Amino acid sequence: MPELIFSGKSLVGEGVEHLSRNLESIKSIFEAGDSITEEQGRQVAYTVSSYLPVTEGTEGGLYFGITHLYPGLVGDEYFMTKGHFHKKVDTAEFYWGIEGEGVLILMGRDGHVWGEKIFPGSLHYIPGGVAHRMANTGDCVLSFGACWGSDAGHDYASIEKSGFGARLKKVNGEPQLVK
Ligand code: M6P
Ligand code: ZN
Repeated sequence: MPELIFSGKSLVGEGVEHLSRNLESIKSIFEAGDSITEEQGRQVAYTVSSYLPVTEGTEGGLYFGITHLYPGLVGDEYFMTKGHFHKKVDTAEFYWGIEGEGVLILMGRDGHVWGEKIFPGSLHYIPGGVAHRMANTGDCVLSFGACWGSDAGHDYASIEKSGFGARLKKVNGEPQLVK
């Protein structure tokens, strides 16, 4: 059996994969993405450490991940994850807050968008058919856990094409979903 350590804030051990996304690689998700300079583009927006014990697509398996999303703004929009539907659209996922604060932005298949505040200890059930993206609204790193099915997959294409139906912006110092 592989030895895995989930300290609560980090995940390490044999088989754990680490992915890092800088601003340049996700700039198209931001309304003001074109304003990102070369230097800003090198800045890491988030990292994901995940344990994927079975091949992607395996029915009945589970994946586990922890994401560290850094604080910041692109224009008036908070740093956020790319966001996705699941390829197997009816599969659900759990997110939970570990450290920092933010908003989990959710969008149903009908384009309706809503948000749930995430904070240390908050638990979020993301039903099948609901696109999900996390935004960091605080001044510190936002860390959250995730557990999803190994048959779920990531469908980024529809988000890349049409985005979410609303953007989370800093309006008068407060986060607000703006259509
Ligand atoms: C969570 C999970 C992962 C996802 C990651 C980053 O850890 O939902 O499946 O990859 O967040 O989100 P995204 O892939 O949308 O950038
Ligand atoms: Zn997901």
